[in-house]
Amino acid sequence: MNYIKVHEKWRKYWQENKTNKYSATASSPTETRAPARPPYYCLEMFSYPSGASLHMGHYFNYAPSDTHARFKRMCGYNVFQPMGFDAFGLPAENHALKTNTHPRDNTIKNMQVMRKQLENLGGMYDWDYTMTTCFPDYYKWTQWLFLQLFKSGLAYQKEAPVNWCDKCKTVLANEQVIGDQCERCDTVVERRNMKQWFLKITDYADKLLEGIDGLDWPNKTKTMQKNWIGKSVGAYIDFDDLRVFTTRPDTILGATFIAVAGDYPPSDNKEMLGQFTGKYVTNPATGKKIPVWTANYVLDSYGTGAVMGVPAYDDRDAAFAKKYKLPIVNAPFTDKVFGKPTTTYRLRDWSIGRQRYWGTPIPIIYCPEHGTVPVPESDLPVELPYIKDFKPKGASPLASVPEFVNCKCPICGKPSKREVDTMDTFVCSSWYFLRYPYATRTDVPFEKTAPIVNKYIGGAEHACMHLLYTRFITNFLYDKGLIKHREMLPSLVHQGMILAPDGRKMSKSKGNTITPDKYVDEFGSDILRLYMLFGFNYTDGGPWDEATLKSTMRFIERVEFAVARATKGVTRPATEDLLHAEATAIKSVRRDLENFSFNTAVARCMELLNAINAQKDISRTAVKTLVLLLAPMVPHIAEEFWEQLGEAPSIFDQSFPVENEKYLTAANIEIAVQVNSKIVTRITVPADADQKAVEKQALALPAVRVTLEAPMRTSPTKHKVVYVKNRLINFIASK
Ligand code: ANZ
Repeated sequence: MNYIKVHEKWRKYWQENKTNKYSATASSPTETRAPARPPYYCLEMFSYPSGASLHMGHYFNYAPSDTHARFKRMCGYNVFQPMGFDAFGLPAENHALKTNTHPRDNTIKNMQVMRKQLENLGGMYDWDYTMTTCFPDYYKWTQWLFLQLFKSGLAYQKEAPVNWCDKCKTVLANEQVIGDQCERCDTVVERRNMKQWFLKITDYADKLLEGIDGLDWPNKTKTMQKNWIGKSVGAYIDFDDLRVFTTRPDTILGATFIAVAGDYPPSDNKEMLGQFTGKYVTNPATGKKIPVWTANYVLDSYGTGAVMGVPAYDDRDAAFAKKYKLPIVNAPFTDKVFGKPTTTYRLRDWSIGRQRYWGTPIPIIYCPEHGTVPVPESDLPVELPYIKDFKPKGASPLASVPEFVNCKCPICGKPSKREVDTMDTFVCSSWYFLRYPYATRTDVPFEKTAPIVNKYIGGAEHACMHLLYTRFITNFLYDKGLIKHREMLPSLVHQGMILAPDGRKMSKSKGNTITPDKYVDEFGSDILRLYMLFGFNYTDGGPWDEATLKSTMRFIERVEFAVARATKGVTRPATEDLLHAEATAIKSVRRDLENFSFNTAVARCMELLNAINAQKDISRTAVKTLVLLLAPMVPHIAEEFWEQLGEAPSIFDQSFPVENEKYLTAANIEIAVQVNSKIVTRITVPADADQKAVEKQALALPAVRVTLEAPMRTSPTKHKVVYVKNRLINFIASK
């Protein structure tokens, strides 16, 4: 088979016949769904067009997910699987800076390449519903969302110490600082005070926490979100003028020192560092004076930045007390209430202002008389001008564009100035899944009936940023009565990571990357798809292995051979054995494609092919079943096989096979025959055969008689028999 030609042929067919069309163009996609077909919204995290093309990680997200989506379609669902681009933000802008292009031109170019790749992949996308966050028809609604938050008091400005990356010339969110370095360029981040826009995600801390348990998400991600929110119930207690936060006010009798945050370099090692401040305060429970120390284990930004040290009950306090020879008092617990009950959270408000060009302009106007005024919704979008000098310079580059900055106050018409900061990209992606079904509409961002995403698939690295922001936004929109569910992404799957053949992470600097294009150019995408499905446990990932890729290719060649036999040679109805193999394969593949257990699904198809080949004359119906099972995995090749079998395209309008219950239990089964508990041979007997019949059949075998008689030289009748139905028969010689 000429793989490349086959791929081109079927992509053309799908395009011409609108096979991937989600629904007829209409005012609301949810209304036009054929009533008999339940909706299924399958969504993969969209990608940043920040590099020139999609890499293996993207393919590993998109190809297997597409298999799941195609499977659901064949199961009778009206599947919506859209694809778009998260095109604003630092990654795209940095790539433009690096390649000395304009972010808009560069992003558009990259998106064209990526779209071509996504098409070649065979993704079942309806491109009429695509979206690009950097185009005004999308960011108009991101600005609208900002205004809703602003009106609800959830978008506000404050002077705040921010993480400043001097190389990227921008503020970074806490999540974008790893250790003390910028996530993107590894520059050591400085703290600076600046007036910033924030979203009040902390108002939703409790709701976000409560919602977690009801989510069908990987446990690790749920735990990470819980820890990120970090709710602690405790008390503030004043030691004279020094306030501490503690979750264990009952241990106060044992508090022998106070530790406050100090100026220590952040370090990974566990070594305790501290210094006596020269100051003493009174323990309100004991009336005793206790010393105040600085300590590197106390965090500046948590609680009050001060801890009461209780070495008798707290391990870190104990280690500190031992090192600096501070008293350790085994005091009893007290139930007398000291201090003021309080709840603290680790979660901080979401800093969304960026002093960068390539982002959604914040729709705010500063009027000398009316102060901070939101842009009226009817004036949206506030368009991002195309400017030549977009390089970061500390203040937003938009500040030096008078046509952008100068405007009129929407209330009084007096000369005013626009906000020049742009929004963090995570704002764009915090709500995009609501927009997709309405991507063809310009009058609304989405409607109240916006469908939930039935399956959301993407990388685990988004656990605490993107996936928490989306939950905040949907909880907010739900409270405003704008959507019908608090959680719009109730079921989540993380793909694992494909590593280099050497088991390390693929990276350009290590020179160990493997690019998908090489394989797509050589065989088309289906072999690569099938290898991704077969060669890895989807949620674990693992190292790239060329040998497995080759064996997946040989498997397709063997299927091709079976298809050819089924069309040309003598075909026969399936035997009972084959019917059984077929039924079990269907049952397993259905379960596996539902649960993202793709590798076992492929293995089942391989077993079915073996069963097909075990029958002397080929069974056409069994071959058809095999091709239908493989269709979601190798969509182009399956269409071709389907046509070769004399069937009408598209195979994706066929129903996925359903197993015939009757054949699930085998007609005949193989059992082990043992003599003195050692396997001598295997025999095929009717399922559920009784002991007498099996005994007779086994004893008729020379191999059994000889083994049984040889050591004893006695008659074969002198033995005990152990029979385990459907498993084994064991002859134990008695003396
Ligand atoms: C006394 C004590 C005794 C504590 C004891 C714990 C056990 P979570 O649960 O994570 O909220 N703590 C308070 N502020 C801190 C800060 N800025 N940096 C480092 N540690 C801080 O932890 C709250 C506990 O962590 C608090 O309760 C405090 O130690 C410490 F047997 O107070 B505890």
